[in-house]
Amino acid sequence: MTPLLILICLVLITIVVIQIGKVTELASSIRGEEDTQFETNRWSGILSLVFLVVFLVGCVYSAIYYKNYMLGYGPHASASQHGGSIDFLFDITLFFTGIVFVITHIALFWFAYKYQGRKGRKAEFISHNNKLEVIWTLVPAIVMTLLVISGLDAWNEIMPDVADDEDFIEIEATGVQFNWLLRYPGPDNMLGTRDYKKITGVNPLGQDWTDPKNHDDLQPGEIVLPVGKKVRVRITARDVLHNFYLPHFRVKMDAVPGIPTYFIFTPTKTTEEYRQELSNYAEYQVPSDPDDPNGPQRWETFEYELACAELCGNGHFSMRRVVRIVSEAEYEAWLGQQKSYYLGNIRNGDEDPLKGQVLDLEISQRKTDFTTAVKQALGAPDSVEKVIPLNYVQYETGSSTLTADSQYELDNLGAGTQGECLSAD
Ligand SMILES: [Cu+2]
Repeated sequence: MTPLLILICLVLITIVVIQIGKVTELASSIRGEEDTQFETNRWSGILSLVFLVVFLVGCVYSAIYYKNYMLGYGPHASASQHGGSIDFLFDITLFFTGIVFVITHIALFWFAYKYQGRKGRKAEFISHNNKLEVIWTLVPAIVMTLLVISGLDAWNEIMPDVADDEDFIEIEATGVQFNWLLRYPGPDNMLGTRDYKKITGVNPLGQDWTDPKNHDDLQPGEIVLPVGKKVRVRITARDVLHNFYLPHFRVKMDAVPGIPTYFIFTPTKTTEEYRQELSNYAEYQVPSDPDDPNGPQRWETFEYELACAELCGNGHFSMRRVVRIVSEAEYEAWLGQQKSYYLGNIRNGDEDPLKGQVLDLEISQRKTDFTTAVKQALGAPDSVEKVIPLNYVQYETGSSTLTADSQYELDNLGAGTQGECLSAD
C-alpha cells in the first residue's frame, strides 16, 4: 500500500512542477522574458541576504547555546595532563577557519545580491589578477604552515614512549566486535605474552599460560586508574579496526589487528572532581532520567567513558566501558579485590598446560596462608583452637607415600618450628 501512495505522490509532484513551469513561461511571454529574469534575480539576491544573516546568527547562537556540552569548553576542560595542548590546537584551528568561514559566506551571499543581473549591467572580464592570486595563495600557505608546525609540536610532546626508569601503570585494551577486552598486569606489573593462535572461548586474548607473567593478569570489566599517575595503554584489535577513545582525556588511537599501538596519558581529575565541576552548570542540574524528576541529577551520574571511535559494525554503539579515576588508596583497594583470570578460569581446567603442577604463585600464597594460620593458632586462648592445618600434605592414592607437592607445606612447617615464619611479622 505504502509504495503505491509514494508513487501517486511522486506523479502528483511531477504534474505540479510541470504546471508551475508552464505558468512561468506564460507569464514571461506576456511581460517579456528579460524582465521576468531580472525580477527573479532581485528576489534571489534579497533571499540570499536573509539567509546569510539567519545562518551566521544561527551558527554563533548554537555555538554559545551548546558550549557547556562541548569538549574543551565550560565544565569539559581536559581531565588529562596533555589534553590542554590538544584543546589549544582545536581553538587556534577554529579561530583561523572561523575567520575564513565568516568571510567566505559573506562574500558568497553578499555578492549574489550586489552583482545580480540588472538591466544595462555588463559582466567584467578578468583574465587574471596577480595581486589577488598572490594574496589567496600566500595567506592560506602561511596559516597552514603555522597550524602544521603547532600540530607537530603538540604531537611530539604527546606521543613519546615512556622511559625505562619512569613510574607508570601499563594496561591493555583489545577491541573485539563488539566489546573491549581489558587487561591489567596484576601484582608483578608485567603483562604476559600473547599468541593469536592460542585464542579460544575461555582464552579470548590468546594468553600463553606457560608464561608466569600471565598467571596474575586481570581482566576487569571497567577501567579504574589512580589520579595523577602516568598510564600507558597497549592498544590492539582482534578482528577489524576499532579505536580506543577516551573523550574526556583527549585520548584517541586506532586499534589495528596485528599492529600494536599505544597511548600514554596522565589523568588529572578524579571522577568525583569532574562531577563537582559539572554541578556548577545549569545544564547538569537536571534529573538524569527525565521520567524520574526526583532522581539523581545529571552531574551526579556522570561517568568517564571508553568508546570505540571507529565504525566497526552494527554493534559498534555497544562498545562502551566505564572509566573511573580514583585516589591512589581507592585504586589499591580495587586492585586488591580483582581476581587473576588464569586462577579463576583456566587453572587445572582442560586448557591449563600446567594442570597438576604447583605454581610459584601458589607456593607463596600457601606460605602466607600457613603463616597466618600458625599465628592464629598460637594466639588462640583456648587450647582446642591451637591447631595448625596442613591442607596440602597429601598421600598418593592408595599408598603411604607423600605426594611430591607436600614438601612445600612441610618446608613451611619446618621453617615455622624454627621460628622463621613466626618471627616475620
Ligand atoms: Cu569498535
